[in-house]
Amino acid sequence: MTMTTFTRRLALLGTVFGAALAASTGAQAQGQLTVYCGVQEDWCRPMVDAFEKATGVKVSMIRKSSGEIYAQVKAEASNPRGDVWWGGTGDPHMQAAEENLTEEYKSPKLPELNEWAVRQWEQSKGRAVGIYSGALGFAYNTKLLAEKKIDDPKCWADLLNPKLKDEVQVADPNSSGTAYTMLATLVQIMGEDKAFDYMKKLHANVNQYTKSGAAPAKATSLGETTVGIAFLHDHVTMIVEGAPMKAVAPCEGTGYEIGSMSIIKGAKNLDNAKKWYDWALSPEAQKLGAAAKSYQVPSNKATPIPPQAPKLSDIKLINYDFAKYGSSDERKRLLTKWDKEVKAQPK
Ligand code: S7P
Repeated sequence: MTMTTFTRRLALLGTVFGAALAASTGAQAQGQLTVYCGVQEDWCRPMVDAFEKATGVKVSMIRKSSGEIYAQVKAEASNPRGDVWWGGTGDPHMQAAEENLTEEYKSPKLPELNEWAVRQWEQSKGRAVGIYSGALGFAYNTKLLAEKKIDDPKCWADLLNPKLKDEVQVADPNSSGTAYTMLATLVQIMGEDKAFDYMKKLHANVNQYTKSGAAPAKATSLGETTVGIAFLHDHVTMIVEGAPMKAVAPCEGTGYEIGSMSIIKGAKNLDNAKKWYDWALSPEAQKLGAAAKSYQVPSNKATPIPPQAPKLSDIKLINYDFAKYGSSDERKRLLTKWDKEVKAQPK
């Protein structure tokens, strides 16, 4: 090899190595972000991929149920490991806000949001914002119901039918935001004493208190339970996939969630947390929900509402008191009472 060839090869190697180094430091310069994700894994993943692509930030994501994320954020408060808590029902976000576990942040995207999403931000004193909304309900497996010759349930009261013994599935409200929404909804519809009587009676018909709120919808689709209680949009996901199911908005009325997002207090990657927060409120990011077969109503007014989303205006919705049922004292009190008076009951 002549000296000129050697020099040329060296120069080429230098260019290639230099480019690789620049690319890697470029990616590093964008830094990292840890997201605690409260929706279904099928939606968490494309959110992470799209954000990484849009910003170059490297994201670690952990998917858990709402009550579990709240417990993790609280347990890690002295040394926070997460930066953003994205998704899951609003009540535990409200509780975290009151307990100073999350940061105040005023996104420039706020003026683009529906009034209910901004109200969540105001009620949490700027610490949680609405990212989507959806109503609670139940669904039944049409084949199993017909086989068992049970009349179509239309109301909460119908779920107490003795023919549904061990045929109803719902999550545990300690881990699941969905099930806590049910607890708080029944208290608001019936009054506390009657709601607890109802849940004690329902206990005889419950075959399993699952950890995740959407699990009963999946179990209904698979015929593992006749009735599942979950958000209506989680039932619709199964129906769209062809499950023999019918979703019901209960006749007495029902509650709803304002799925929320918060920045964790002491976030180590605060700038990137804000980047995620602003991006997650954009129509571009919110459209990823419907693409992942998640049919909530998005909070940005410019994000198209998926045609499959249950129409909130057609449902008898209660005036859910998010400030009261998201407050730390009330949430703790109701969950302790549910453990003692409902879950601990023999069957
Ligand atoms: O599947 C979407 C969704 O229903 O999941 C969230 C909910 O918190 C489910 O998790 P857990 O009940 O297990 O906490 C909802 O916010 C969302 O609409």
